[in-house]
Amino acid sequence: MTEITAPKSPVTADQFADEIREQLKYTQNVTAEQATAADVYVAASKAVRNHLADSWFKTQADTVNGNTKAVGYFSAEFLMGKQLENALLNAGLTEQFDKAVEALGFQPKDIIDAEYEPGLGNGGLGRLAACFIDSLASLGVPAFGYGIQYKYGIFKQTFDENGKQVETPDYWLTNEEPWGHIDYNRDQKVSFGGEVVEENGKKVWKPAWSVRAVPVDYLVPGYKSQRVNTLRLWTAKSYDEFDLLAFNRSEYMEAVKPQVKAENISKILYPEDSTKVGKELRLEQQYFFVSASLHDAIRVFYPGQDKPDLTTFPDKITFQLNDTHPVIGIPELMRILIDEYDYDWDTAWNITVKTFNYTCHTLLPEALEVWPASLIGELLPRHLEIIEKINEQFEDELKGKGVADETIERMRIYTGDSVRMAYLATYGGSHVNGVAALHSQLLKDVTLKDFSDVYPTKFTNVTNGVTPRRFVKLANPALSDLITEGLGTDKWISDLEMLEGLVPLAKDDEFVKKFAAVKAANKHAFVGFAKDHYGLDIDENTMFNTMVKRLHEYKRQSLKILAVISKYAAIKNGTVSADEILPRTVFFGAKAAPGYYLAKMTIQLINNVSRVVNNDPDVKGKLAVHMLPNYNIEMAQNLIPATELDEQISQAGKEASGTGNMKFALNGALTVGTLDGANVEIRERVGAENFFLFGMTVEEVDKLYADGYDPAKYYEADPRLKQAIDLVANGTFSNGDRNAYAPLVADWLTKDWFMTLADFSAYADIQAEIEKLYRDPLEWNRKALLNVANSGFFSSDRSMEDYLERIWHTGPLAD
Ligand code: 26M
Repeated sequence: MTEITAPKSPVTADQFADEIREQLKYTQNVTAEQATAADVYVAASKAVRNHLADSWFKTQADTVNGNTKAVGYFSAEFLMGKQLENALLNAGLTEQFDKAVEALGFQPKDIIDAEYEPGLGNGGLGRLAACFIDSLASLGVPAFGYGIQYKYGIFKQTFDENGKQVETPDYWLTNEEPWGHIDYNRDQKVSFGGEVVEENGKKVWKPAWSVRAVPVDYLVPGYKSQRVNTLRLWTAKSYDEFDLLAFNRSEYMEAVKPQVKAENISKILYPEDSTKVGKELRLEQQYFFVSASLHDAIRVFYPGQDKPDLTTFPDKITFQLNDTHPVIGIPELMRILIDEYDYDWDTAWNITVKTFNYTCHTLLPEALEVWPASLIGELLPRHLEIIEKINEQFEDELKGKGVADETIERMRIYTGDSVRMAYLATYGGSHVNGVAALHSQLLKDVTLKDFSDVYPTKFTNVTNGVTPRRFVKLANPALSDLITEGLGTDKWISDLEMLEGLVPLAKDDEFVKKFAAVKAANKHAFVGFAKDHYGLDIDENTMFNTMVKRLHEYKRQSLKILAVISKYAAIKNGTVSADEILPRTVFFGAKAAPGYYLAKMTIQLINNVSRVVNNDPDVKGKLAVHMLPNYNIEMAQNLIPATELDEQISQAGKEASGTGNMKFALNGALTVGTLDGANVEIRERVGAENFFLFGMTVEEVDKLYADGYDPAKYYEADPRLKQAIDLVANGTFSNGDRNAYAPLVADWLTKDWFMTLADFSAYADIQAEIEKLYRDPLEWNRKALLNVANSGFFSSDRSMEDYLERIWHTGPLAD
């Protein structure tokens, strides 16, 4: 057995500079003189990775040999953001790095910026997974992130001359990527298709084709924890480099076909994040990473054992299913146990249920994945049999519990022609959780009510959180310094509830002024960022008002843009006097799924409102609107600290949690929002007087819907709304073309599924309150500071502690 050495002792800046030089010389093959920022970025990243190696090995050894159960976080998405700066922070190498690269003749920021952001996620769900693995490592909990290394991440967004979204592929691996280590020797075979036959009374799956799953390992260093966990992302390779027979017939294209088919599996991240895609390739992706990961976990925990005792598997690791995307793992573990390791059904079922837990991230019924049975049957015939049998057992169990026939009918996992993945996850795991208190309650009362009635103890809540390392310390160094000054320690970075210690300082006008100065400096910095990146000229002496998130009808970017249009009209018409106008800059950032027609049209509208408003001399200095292209983690890190007013205006009962809301509150923005998702808890904690609440509640939404909702009534009732919609309809934002937004206008007036019009008046009214407060900078900043002070609960460290206690029943490794 090799000796596991203690982690490397800290280096000096000189030593670190030498390590970078060595990497430049021997792996980049350039001299320090020849090196560009991109070279230094790769060299420094590799040097950091080397520093983490011993801690990584030790964590792995302790994970396997120790008696603490590990966590396997199964997620189709990990939206990590740039790695270098975060790794330096967590490894305690920031200062050495800064000095070392300066010694090499570079600015640290240029080296950090040289990294290309990996976009292996769509939005909230993928970023949450990234925050969670950061927190697990920081808490010292042994954990593996398991997912897919897509060749193409979330598309890059640009806008054409008409303001329409244009998607271009995000080939993020064009240049050397120093963080992922491809491990060809820990590969797994994943098979598909074919048929199930009986041999000696045993079911045997004879697959038609297989792909080679090769892991790419990313290190996940904990903040000051000496623990380094593993993010293992699978990439698909072909076993048949080419088909020689076909090649000999000079049919070259035919020859490479199997390779193309295999490697397609990890080629692209699906950019939809709310509607089910139902595509074969998507199911292939899901099964691909889940099957490889389950086999990998068995390999890790039972090294070299042919006949391991897998009844101990649930004591070794617990798997969290991030939404329904990895739920095929439930029948897959059953198959592995029964077909590959000869366990009987009941033993296999016991192990499986103990091993899995499921997190639901939605309330929209249309977002719950349902797979056609025919598709599963074709791609995974053995799994379909297992699912049928799980469903039979389930129905028997329900009958045994005296559940009514029509309820059983509603609850079926397998309906004969489709498989409901959320139901399979709920039955096939030990716990189900929602992602904010309100959401978890609605899951029990509505979405999964039948299940909660039968299995009440399975259901729990874990409110989401965000990592304070990336979203406060790195994103907002000035605020971080002020917090440390205020608290007299920087321990808050790993114990965020310590921010409460700032509450008394909100009474101290001098401290509040320092806080205001930090915000002003962040605004100034963002003006520079926006100039560099987008060529924009932004007036920093305006209120910075931001709405950034995926574009969805339920999130109601429409509500915001209608209010902006209304304000524009009011200024133009002179309905408000010049000194009544509070100058604002409104920032939007949002990607729309490429096939989401109304969402794309909303982006086009925002861009054209921006064009008209920003070029109108009548509103100059009073109102500006910017649709920033390609919202991503980097933009979030720059824009959130500069924001003063944040928009969380979804229809009540639709946003499961939101995590942007937490990032804004922690960075000292005030929120205007509805009683939805985690807004409810944020408001409770920061105080109702420090939160701009408006709009209908869940109950009011339900009632209005039941009574019959007629959006046109609201259009007629509020002249501000009528005017705003009329301006969209009459071509003001489409060079006179009245048809340009006709589908959007028609939707507002006749359907308006998410009741934007019904909430418009309340939203427009609360603006006066917002502007009144903003005119009193001391009071505004006092409230903003109280948002920071009372948001410590929204650390993902706390979320992880809740998962550990309520769901995983495990904890940190002993030192
Ligand atoms: C599904 C099928 C096929 C292709 C893609 C998908 C898919 C991908 C991502 C579906 C949903 C996806 O993400 C949903 C999401 O991001 N949900 C958000 O999760 C956050 C973290 O819990 C919450 O804060 C947000 O409220 C919730 O909308």
